[in-house]
Amino acid sequence: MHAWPASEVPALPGQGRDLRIHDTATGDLVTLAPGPVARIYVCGITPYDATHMGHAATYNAFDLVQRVWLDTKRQVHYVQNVTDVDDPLLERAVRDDVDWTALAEKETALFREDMTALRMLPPRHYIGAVEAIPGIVPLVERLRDAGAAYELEGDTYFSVEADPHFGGVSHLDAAAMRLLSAERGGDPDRPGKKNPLDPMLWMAAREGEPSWDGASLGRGRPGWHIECVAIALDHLGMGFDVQGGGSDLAFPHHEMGASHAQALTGEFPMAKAYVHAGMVGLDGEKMSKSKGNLVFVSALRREGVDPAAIRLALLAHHYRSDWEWTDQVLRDAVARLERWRAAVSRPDGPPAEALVDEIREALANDLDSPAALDAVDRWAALQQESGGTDEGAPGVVSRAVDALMGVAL
Ligand code: 5CA
Ligand code: ZN
Repeated sequence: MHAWPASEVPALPGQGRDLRIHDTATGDLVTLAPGPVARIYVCGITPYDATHMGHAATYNAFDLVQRVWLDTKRQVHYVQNVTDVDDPLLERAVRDDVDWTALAEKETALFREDMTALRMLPPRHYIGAVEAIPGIVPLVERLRDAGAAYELEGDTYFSVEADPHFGGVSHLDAAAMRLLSAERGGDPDRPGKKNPLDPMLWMAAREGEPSWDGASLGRGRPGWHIECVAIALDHLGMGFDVQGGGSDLAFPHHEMGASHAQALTGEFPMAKAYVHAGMVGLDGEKMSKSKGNLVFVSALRREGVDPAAIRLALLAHHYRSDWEWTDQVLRDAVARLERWRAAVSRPDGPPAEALVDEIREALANDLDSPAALDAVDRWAALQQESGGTDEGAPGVVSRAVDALMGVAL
């Protein structure tokens, strides 16, 4: 699939900082030391509805990761998927009496527009589940042939016992895993499974549903976790730097994905850090397509809200916290954008070097974007109160805010 166009990332004076980030698997901050090419896989959308603020917040977090790395003069190899065939997409297509491929294409196109408007840097490889199927089938066959997968009434399941590190991403107990598995796409109550948590790798063709040639697995379609593993291993290999997504993906999705990859390769770990963004809510509940309590990026854009203000609204929250979208959040962001634009509209101002350092320091410290915004606020306030004589300082600030946070002033 094609991704979306990249906005330009201005080069900055001085030195970028290595990223320290919270890893769910160890529960600690880890300082990542990627090679000249940092590798990141971020789980993409299931395209059955438009991009909401929760999605945007999660992609904002991983955009910051990419920008911190770029600032250290590394290249970034960023891979993202599109879950363009899965139960929720097929169910929505049936509910709305539309073709599932048309629905997926339409919502993916809208996602690209939203990401472009928000200045999120695109992945180098943007891969749909459907186009990944030829790579998924042999992986499932390999797992089966190695005894890590088994057949149940034509479907193929992964055996969680095949990975000695199973549980090492989320560290949940069996009861919590079982509950979350039922909530998030698993089928722990299906009779005949070796372990209730075992996830589906390949689902045999169902009447009225799309299916593909699965070689020795028979016709069918891929399970959710193996989709991301196949794409990640194909484009990044084992031991990549970051696997990212919202906190609702830690279990089962990232746990199972890690186990699939580890059972396939005998290597550990799949990712050096499993990074999870908090959940954005609305009216006291997690914003979700299934609940329908959504604020869409595209709707705000249509109302004439500047995408830079939406981006500032996201940046005002630490990526790991759960937070609520409110009108006030947006009003504050619009006001901040106005203050910043006024501050950079003069040819000179207070010195900018220390500010650039502060933004770098804040973001390298577990993506502390609220601290980065504070630093810019202080510079803008100084500019407004007493100005400054540093020629070109406003330009430096403007480029730093764009390069490190994707906000175009
Ligand atoms: N296609 C799968 C991943 S392979 C999927 O989870 N798609 S999604 O469309 O449901 O979500 C896309 C991303 O947005 C995921 O990382 C998910 O964790 C994140 N996300 C979904 N809802 C929210 C929310 N309310 N707040 C923050 N992030 C969210
Ligand atoms: Zn995924």
